[in-house]
Amino acid sequence: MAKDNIAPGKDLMSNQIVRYLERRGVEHIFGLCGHTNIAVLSSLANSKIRFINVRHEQIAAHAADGYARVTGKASVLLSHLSPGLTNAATGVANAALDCIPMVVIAGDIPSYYYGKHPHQEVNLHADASQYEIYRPFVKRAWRVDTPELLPEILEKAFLLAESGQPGPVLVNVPMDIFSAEIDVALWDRLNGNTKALAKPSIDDETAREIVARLAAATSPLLYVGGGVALARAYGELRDFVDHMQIPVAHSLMGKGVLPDDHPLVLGMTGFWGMKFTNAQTLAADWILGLGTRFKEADCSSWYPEYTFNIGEDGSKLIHIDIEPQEIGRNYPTEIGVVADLKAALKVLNRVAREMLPEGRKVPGLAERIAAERTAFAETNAEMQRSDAFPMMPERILADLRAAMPRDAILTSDVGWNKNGVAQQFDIYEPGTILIPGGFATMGFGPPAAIGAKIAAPERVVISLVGDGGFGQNPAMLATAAAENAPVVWIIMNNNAYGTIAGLQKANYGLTHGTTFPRAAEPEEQTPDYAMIARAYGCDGVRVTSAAGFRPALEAAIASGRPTVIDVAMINNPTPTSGHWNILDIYSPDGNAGHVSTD
Ligand SMILES: Cc1ncc(C[n+]2csc(CCOP(=O)(O)OP(=O)(O)O)c2C)c(N)n1
Ligand SMILES: [Mg+2]
Repeated sequence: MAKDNIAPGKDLMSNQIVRYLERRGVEHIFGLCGHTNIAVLSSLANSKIRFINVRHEQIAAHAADGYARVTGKASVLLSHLSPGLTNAATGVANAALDCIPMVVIAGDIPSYYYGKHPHQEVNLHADASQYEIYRPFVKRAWRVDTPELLPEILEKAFLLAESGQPGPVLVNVPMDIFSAEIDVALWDRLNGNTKALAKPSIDDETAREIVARLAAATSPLLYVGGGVALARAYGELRDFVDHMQIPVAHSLMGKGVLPDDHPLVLGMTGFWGMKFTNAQTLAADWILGLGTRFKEADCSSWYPEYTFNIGEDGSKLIHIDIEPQEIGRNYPTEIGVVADLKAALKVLNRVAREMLPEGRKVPGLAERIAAERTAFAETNAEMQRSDAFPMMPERILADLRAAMPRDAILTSDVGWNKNGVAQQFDIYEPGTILIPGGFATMGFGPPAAIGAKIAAPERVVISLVGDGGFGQNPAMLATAAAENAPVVWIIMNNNAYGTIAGLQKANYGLTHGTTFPRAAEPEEQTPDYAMIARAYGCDGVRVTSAAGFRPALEAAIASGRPTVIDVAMINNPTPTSGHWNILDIYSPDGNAGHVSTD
């Protein structure tokens, strides 16, 4: 944005912010306008940074989240004050709980009106305090009160978002500061600063101790989480696993860090895990946990009889994580290491080759795992072939896997699509599955897929979502159409918040407030999501038979058009083999009511 009469050596803050972001390599900013941030938008008009305009700030936040998961760098979200910032909050919190780096820049009221209740000020407990709304889920929330400090705050914001355990930060800027004139030199002096910090590794002595313990163990096991994906330590993990021949179980967020067809992958643990996997984690004498929080669902609410029995009478735990607070949180730990997983695994690989040049040999291990995985797959085989319509969810997944390129990116949402995918859907390329794990936000997947597509336009991007989840953010279709982001959204439509309906039915014997009105004829069922898609300028298809699903999907992938495929699905709950302690909703007769494969 140009302005007359700017003093020599100075420029508008908004221009300077945009120049700074360009120098950092930022290519896209997700957001929505308001009077507090149009100064920045106007500066962006002259920039090569593309502004991705959305119809709701939650959409911007989820899209920015998906984008950051694919690029591995902090994404940027530009928000208006109060209602804009609170609309974005769900998406920012979702990113926070999955450790996704993001820099949120928000406009605020003019600083000279703090506390006077100017338009849209949040001031019930402190003047100009909207930034405090973000405190519980950002790594830091800055309110910029002095224009001259903004350059270094922005620099710190990116470093903080991307280092240690990554996560979102908030830079809250009174709108007058966006329009202030500021010394260019204050920005220039940041040029020499490193933009990426070297990460902590493990020392050789500890690495040797870890390899020695694992080598001497009878039934060692690796337990990997989303931290491996955040560190992009895929190749290093694979080398370690292949050399040490140790079977690998994973958490929900660890899905796909090793390809599901790797011979030593056991699958997911916990409530939605496989019985065989839970049996292996229980039987392990030494467990090396890598980048995992040992979260509730992955650990069957930490009941020792289901998934992990770690402690004096059970397994011994070694845990490596970038965040010290994750270590020892839920299980006693024999060896704890704070390190970046890529760096640590490099050292572990070197040390393991020195100590065991031939590697560990475990005859028959891969064959035993293959037999168990095949046996599990066979329990679903009939449903995968079923011609039933509404479709069996297992058939939807099987047809999708067959039609989807190996390196396509898949976003899940919350519901059958998340639990079933984590349990039954093979992921072949690391980093190609994006799941809302920590916050489990219904409505994440569809906009996150747009962010993923913008970050990786050469990849096929599929969003698998329930009808409840899709209904949260349908306005994301406007952005997909405007950006020509040809995502394929597959709505697994059981006309219900089915996961919760199933839980309510099992424990209270009814469904109330968890299902939607059902039309007499399937074609009269509302909402007609395919029609909604077309109304937004995307393509939309309503599948009418099981046989019609795969051709519709293949046509959508080939079309290069953003396409919604609405497919009616039977509400057949995902089988569970672990445990989840939500005992307070269990029926008075004490019937645990989980759908179990036992
Ligand atoms: C924003 C939000 N609200 C509520 C929930 C609780 N919840 C978890 S699963 C679910 C149902 C999801 O329904 P749908 O997307 O149709 O998938 P389905 O369970 O039917 O497969 C709900 C409401 C949530 N996770 N997120
Ligand atoms: Mg549903």
